[in-house]
Amino acid sequence: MSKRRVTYYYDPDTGAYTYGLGHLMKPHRVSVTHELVNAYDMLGQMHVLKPRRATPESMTAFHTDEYIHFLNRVTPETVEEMTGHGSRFLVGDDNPAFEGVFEFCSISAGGSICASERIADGSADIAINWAGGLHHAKKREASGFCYINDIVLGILELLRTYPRVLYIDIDCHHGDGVEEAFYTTDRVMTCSFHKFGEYFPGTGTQEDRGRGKGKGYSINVPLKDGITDEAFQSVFDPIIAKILEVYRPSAVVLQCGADSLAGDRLGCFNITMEGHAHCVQFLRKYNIPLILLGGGGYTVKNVVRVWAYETACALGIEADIDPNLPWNSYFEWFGPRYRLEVLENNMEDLNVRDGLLDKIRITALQQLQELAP
Ligand code: ZLS
Ligand code: CA
Ligand code: ZN
Repeated sequence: MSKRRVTYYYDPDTGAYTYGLGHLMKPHRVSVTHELVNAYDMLGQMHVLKPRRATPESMTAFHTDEYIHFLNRVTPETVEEMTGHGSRFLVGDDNPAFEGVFEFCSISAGGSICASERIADGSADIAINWAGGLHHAKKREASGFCYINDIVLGILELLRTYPRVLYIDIDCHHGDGVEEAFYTTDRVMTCSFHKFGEYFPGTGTQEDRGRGKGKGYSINVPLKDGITDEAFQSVFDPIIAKILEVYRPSAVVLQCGADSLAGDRLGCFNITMEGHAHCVQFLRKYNIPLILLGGGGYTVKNVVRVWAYETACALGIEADIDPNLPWNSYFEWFGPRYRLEVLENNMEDLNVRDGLLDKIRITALQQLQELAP
């Protein structure tokens, strides 16, 4: 497999931020991923850059001035008084006003914006930002552990150069913030695979297809609990192949949310590390400029495994990776097997009942066929 020029964005401060004790979202997983990527000697095989932090002004390319102003000033101490006066930017306990929340967001968003610039100026074939992928953030509101939508900001940057951008989202949750941002344009096609039915955020049916000029350019693949690698591939491969055929994107952004892995604390799928990474391998083959972003993922040791492995896939060296984990400062986390693997469990796949998955695939392919000339 031929080589690709890979740029990897990482800020060593990322792991220092915490959403608070007992919160499921752990920025530290990005630092542990970096540690494993280093232990596998991958850093010397790609451009490793620290992203510029996104400025408040750059964030207003998508978010409202009022929301950015609020986020830039809020602290755990002032959140209550600031949240009065009719402004409700942080709702519920999914999105706490933690210490350094704005800096954390500027690192996450800075990485995705820089990744887009790097792709658009032609100096990389693949750019990676594991601190990005925060797909729920809305124009004027935080949602689902996401405050700033780094993905929307990154795609807006790509649109300065490219006519059409494809966004693919394999996080277990619906990529609602990105879908909403581009719902009425045909310059971005969004495609989310997600658990649907009594599950956050509750959107993303196959009837939600975009509006106006964007009609047909939002694709949703709603799934049930327990989907396995084989079943997932049976929808992912043909749907993505069809999108690439009819839409011919000039760049692809892949949100690699790792809560779709088997055994995730919040997710409910049964996908292995290889099944997840298959999505990266599949897209890499097409040789279209590609951006890989993080996202969800709540069983930290598995998130770290899959993102490290997907970094190897971007480099095209996954066949040479030792399945026994190299020594690293978190080695004891990876017991009892100490292997680069996320295994399937014995949960039932509710997707294959009554030919449900076949219907979903057929519907999506029909919807895409309507876009063909
Ligand atoms: O896609 O379901 C909800 C909203 C609630 C129920 C949970 N409570 C806490 C708030 C109100 C209706 N929220 C989801 C958000 C899932 C976000 C996924 C993000 C992503 O992976 C991309 C990064 C949700 N599911 C589970 C929780 N929230 C949740 C469970 C337990 C806790 C602890 C920490 C925090 C507050 C108590 C929390 C959230
Ligand atoms: Ca998704
Ligand atoms: Zn998620």
